[in-house]
Amino acid sequence: MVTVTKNHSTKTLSELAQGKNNKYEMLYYPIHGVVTGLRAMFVMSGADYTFTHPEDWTVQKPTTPFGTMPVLYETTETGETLELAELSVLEYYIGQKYDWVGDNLWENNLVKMYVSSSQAVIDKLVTTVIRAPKENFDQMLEIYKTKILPEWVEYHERALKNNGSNGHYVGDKTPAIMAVYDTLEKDPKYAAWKASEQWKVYDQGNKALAGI
Ligand SMILES: N[C@@H](CCC(=O)N[C@@H](CS)C(=O)NCC(=O)O)C(=O)O
Repeated sequence: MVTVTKNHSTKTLSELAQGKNNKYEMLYYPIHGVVTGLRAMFVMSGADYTFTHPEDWTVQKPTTPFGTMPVLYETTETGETLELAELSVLEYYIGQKYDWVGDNLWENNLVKMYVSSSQAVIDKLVTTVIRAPKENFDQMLEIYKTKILPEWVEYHERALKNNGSNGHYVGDKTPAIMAVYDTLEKDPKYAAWKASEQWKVYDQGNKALAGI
């Protein structure tokens, strides 16, 4: 288990977080789950990262900020370890570090707005479908597929159209689903990862979870 550095001021932690040779460990189940995008960001970034998995989640859970994954552990050259949780925050954090967010205050908050909305649709999947009592699973999945998800798609399509249908939500730099997808598929780092054993394990885990 990772030992997180305590008792540093936030100013010091902020300086440490900017270390160029920091190493990342991202803790999550050995499936794609909700971290498909975040893992892709690490793969594309060229950062020094490892994807780790809980050995015994019941033991590890209370040691994390909110008892949920993903959790990011970032270790500096001098051995301090910083801890950050919540998917959308981690996406934005890595996005900031590798220049995948906006160019100004307003753009950055628009980016957060779209990320937050996408995060909410993922949270609803986890809370209303995956955690549904077995006897309600099919009904909740149906509601998710026919109401919750289509509504998200409709609003996000509108946002993409309003930005000129250029594949981006904000301006012409910040990522959007198809732009990311196309870029990802062509990126050699991503292609190598997608062909790796690790990716296959995550894929099988996903399919097992979905009962495919
Ligand atoms: N609000 C959290 C929710 C994450 C979440 O629901 N994670 C699930 C896996 S997809 C989890 O950690 N489940 C284990 C548990 O709740 O004990 C986030 O945005 O990161």
